[in-house]
Amino acid sequence: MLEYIEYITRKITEEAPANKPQNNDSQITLRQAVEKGLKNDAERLAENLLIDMSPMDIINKEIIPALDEIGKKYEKGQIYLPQLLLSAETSAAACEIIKTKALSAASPKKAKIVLATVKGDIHDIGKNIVKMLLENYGYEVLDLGKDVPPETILETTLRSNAPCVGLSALMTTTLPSMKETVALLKKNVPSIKIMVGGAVLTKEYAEEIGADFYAEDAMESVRYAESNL
Ligand code: B12
Repeated sequence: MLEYIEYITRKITEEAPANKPQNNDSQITLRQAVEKGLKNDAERLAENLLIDMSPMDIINKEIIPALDEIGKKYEKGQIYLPQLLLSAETSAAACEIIKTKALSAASPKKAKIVLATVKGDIHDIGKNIVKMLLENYGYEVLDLGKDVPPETILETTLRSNAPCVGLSALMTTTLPSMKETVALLKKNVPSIKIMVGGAVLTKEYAEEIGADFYAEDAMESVRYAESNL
């Protein structure tokens, strides 16, 4: 399944009319552009919105609601995986514009933080937003990417001596993977601080698996780091 998704992603990126003129309707919103997978429009609109909106407002009020909406449509069988992928690609492109234009990484002076989406899970949009913000606040993020085995996360934590790990999981089926990763880290590095996030997660589950902090959104990860690292 993972290979199939990677394959479809490649095909969509190559074949999508992303570099052709798209919607000339000036009334389209960024949220609509993400829902429809109009990459060029989304990039242009994100850049325009930056004139009078904060980066986090753009992400929270336009990009995330669009992904929530297409997630619901996907669940109801109203859209299929290729459309979901296209919207995901479009949201990533809009985030990239926000990152380059408004959130340049500060030179890292603060603590190291290891960041990963857990094994079996390839959702990384949320994790990448967390990375963007932490770097913007001066943290050195060691981003291991997505679908990362617990052993790799432990190895990087030990090698880098990072005091904190951030884990993301977006599916009920990958929550056990997060649990396994937390247990392995706590066993081998008792002092480690672990923050966790992702749409399916709850504060209760985070506590149950022994994570130190549950972050509902990316900004909370910064608040946690600022007062605990
Ligand atoms: C985009 C998307 C995809 C994209 C992912 C692209 C990418 N590069 O990430 C693609 C198309 C590849 C995809 C694939 C699949 N998906 Co999908 N996907 C989504 C969708 C629509 C949006 C997720 C998202 O990015 N949200 C926006 C981000 C910003 O939100 P977020 O991750 O929650 O992050 C915020 C916070 O949670 C927090 N946070 C997140 N992580 C972390 C980490 C730390 C350390 C901290 C501090 C904070 C933090 O900060 C973030 C910013 O504020 C969701 C639906 C939804 N509404 O969630 C479904 C959804 C998650 N997918 C789902 C499914 C089932 C799949 C597939 C299995 C589909 C399939 N049949 O193949 C595959 C998964 C394959 C795999 N093994 O992982 C289901 C999961 C159901 C469940 N409850 O388990 C959902 C809920 C859709 C649905 N309703 O059915 N998906």
